[in-house]
Amino acid sequence: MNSKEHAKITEEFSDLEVKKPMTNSAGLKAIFSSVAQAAKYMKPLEAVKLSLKLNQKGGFDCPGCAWADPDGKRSSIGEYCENGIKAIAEEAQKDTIGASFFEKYALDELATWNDFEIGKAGRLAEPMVLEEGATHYKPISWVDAFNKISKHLNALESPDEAIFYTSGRTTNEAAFLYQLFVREFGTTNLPDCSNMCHEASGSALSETLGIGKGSVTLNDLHKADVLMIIGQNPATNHPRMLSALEKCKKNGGKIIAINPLPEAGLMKFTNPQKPLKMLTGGTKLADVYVPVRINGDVAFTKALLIKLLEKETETGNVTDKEFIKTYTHGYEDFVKDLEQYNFEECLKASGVSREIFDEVFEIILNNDNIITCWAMGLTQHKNAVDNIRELVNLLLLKGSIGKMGAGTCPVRGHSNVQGDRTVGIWDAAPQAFLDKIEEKYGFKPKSEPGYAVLESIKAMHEKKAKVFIGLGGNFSIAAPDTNYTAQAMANCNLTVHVSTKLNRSHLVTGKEALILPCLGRSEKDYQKSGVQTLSVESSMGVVSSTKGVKEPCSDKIISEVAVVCGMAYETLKDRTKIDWLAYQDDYDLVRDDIEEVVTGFEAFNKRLQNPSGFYLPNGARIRKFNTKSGKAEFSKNKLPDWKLKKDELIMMTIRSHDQFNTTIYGMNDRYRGIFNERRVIFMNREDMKSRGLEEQQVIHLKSEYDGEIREAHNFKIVGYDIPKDCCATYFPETNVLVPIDSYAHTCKTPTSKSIKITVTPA
Ligand SMILES: Nc1nc2c(c(=O)[nH]1)N[C@H]1C(S)=C(S)[C@@H](COP(=O)(O)OP(=O)(O)OC[C@H]3O[C@@H](n4cnc5c(=O)[nH]c(N)nc54)[C@H](O)[C@@H]3O)O[C@H]1N2
Ligand SMILES: Nc1nc2c(c(=O)[nH]1)N[C@H]1C(S)=C(S)[C@@H](COP(=O)(O)OP(=O)(O)OC[C@H]3O[C@@H](n4cnc5c(=O)[nH]c(N)nc54)[C@H](O)[C@@H]3O)O[C@H]1N2
Ligand SMILES: [Mo]
Repeated sequence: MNSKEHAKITEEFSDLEVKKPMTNSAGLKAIFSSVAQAAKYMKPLEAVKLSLKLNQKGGFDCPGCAWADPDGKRSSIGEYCENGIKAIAEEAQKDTIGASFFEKYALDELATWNDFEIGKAGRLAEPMVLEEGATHYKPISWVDAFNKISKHLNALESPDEAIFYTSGRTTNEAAFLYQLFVREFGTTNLPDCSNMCHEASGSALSETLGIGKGSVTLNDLHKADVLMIIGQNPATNHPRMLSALEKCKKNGGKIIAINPLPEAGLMKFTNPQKPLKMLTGGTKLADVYVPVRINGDVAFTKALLIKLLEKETETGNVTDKEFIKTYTHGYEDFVKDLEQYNFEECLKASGVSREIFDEVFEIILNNDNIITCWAMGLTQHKNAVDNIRELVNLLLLKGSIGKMGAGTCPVRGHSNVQGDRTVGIWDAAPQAFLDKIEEKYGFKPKSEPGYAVLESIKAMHEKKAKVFIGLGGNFSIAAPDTNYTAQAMANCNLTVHVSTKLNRSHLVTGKEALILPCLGRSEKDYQKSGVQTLSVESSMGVVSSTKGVKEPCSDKIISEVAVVCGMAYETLKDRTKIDWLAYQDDYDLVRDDIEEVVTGFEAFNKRLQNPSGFYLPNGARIRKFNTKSGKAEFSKNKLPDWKLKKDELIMMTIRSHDQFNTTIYGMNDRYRGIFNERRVIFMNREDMKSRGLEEQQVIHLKSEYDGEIREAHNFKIVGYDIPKDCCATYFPETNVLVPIDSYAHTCKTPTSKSIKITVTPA
């Protein structure tokens, strides 16, 4: 087998069992599920100890999602959730793998394991190398590993032939040093997981509101009149958000859930941390559930905008005229543009009934403090940026930004993906930031934008880039178009992964490959100046400290900061103007530098000692819009113009309840009623009927894009409440079908939520 074949995820079935989807999330089952998960891999006492420290002041930040921690009192049994426990159980696994494991298993054999089995192999415990032509990884010393990287990087004709990827679990300190190394080395090829995730949010929000982050705090969510939750599945992916939704409801707020799937967590929530609530059956969450068709969101929002302006003409008291006049730009153009659209056509394109539309409209009409929350259901489409800009139009019309209980809430994914961008992981960083680097370090960083994820894959495919280094992540299968990406990786001279756990990307290698194992979030980071503290930024722009509590799983693993400093020191040698080894000894020094280079980090070390952390400045939060016009910008957005051919379906690739991105915790998706299987396709029952397909029938999927055909085999059909012509499968099994050339305009996010496919019986 070659590297490309290693990327192939097994097409064998396990043992599907389908039950009725649930309509209530969390509750006792969530506790059982997390304890069971933890008990499999950790000693019970350790599991309890770790969960008590999770997201507590002075404890460690959950390596799961980026949801913010409460500023004030935190729950006494740990500010945790079911999937947080799974994330730490995964990291705190008892088994470790090193020389003997890799001696036993050839890459060809590991590639036949499914991703659940690969992940379960254990924590990576020592650095490993795959030499050219070898069938097995073998141990390598840290010094030799850094030398190999240095040799490859320094042999390149141009620094732009190297790619430096980051996944969003990396802390601020490691991320800052990594980008500094990359810039001093001479390139801006800094792709990161954001490019596949919330890039559209950053892009749309920067353009319209002058800051690429959300504007709300946790407190705003509690105080909002209306929360619109769009294209997001909080019970699975941000379970701690449900407590905020519960508080909002308690304060009289209304929730509108816009999603092609009636996700359990949007409907009802039983707080596992409130025993009394568990007896009474929980809190009803969504007041209105809107079963929008996939990518019908611009159409739905436009329909709302049209009716709001109609009502404004009638009554004159719908929009916030004072706000529009003082704080916004482009209103007249926006209104003129909207006049071209017909309400009925928009509503039809959204797939939503008039009855449901009217319910939503009444709520929006009668309330002024609105928050829009969203995630991948909006960002992974061709018109992802429009999706978000259109929602901003709605907020601006209502003056619903920069005041208590109102604003934007892109719910970020990885636990520090937002922080990584703040400290400089950016292929197109602003010039002001680059100038600061020059001023501080005395070298001129390259200012032309580098490769983001898609351009990186293409560059490797075309052999324009020859070295790939990944700081965390599972690039080969998180990226779109698995076969194309695997070929890109195989074309490299050297691929390097800094990782905690074995994953498929370690099998999809260049001619030579390195696995560099590092400490996880929950582990103590011992350096010369003592045990180190690190920092992360939440989805709401709060920077807080995180400090490991567990002994490292092996004495041969080092911290991410140490890996970066080691690579930089060996690669740059006499060329560098930076004392890399000093940083490694004392992370306070890294923070002193972040303070000098990045805006908003004044007195960083001191303020990090505040147990609740500190808020970064946020213009939109105080109605200071850092846009070209100095005002919040209305925008003009078209309806998406794609059409399905006869027999085509539009497919979204989503997460099950038992996975963290490409890390598969288990084979169930409890809330959706799926057990022991991931190779399923959720289909509308009428679509099944019209194609003569039956429950659990095995089918193959085909996507045709620009004349190119991509296929994925063996999926079992599950009839589901999903709008007609729409279907859903799990990521990453169907990444093979996501065309490399199908991406969002402006921000180039792969369109993982709108892939046109056809299905054929096996
Ligand atoms: N436990 C756990 N937590 C996680 C993750 C994980 O894998 N596991 N991943 C983390 C990461 S990196 C991220 S980015 C987030 C992801 O968090 P989510 O965005 O919630 O994750 P997805 O499963 O991609 O779900 C997308 C949701 O959008 C809906 N959707 C799809 N297409 C459309 C559309 O066109 N319109 C609308 N309105 N809805 C649509 C889907 O039905 C689904 O409910 O979660 C983070 N947290
Ligand atoms: N089809 C489809 N594709 C998608 C998506 C989708 O919805 N559909 N979602 C996209 C999104 S939103 C994202 S964010 C990307 C995710 O893309 P990535 O971030 O690249 O992938 P992950 O699966 O999160 O990476 C998991 C690996 O990270 C390593 N790891 C875990 N913790 C640590 C740590 O503390 N340090 C280090 N160094 N390594 C660690 C482990 O080895 C683990 O195997 O995937 C994208 N791809
Ligand atoms: Mo993400």
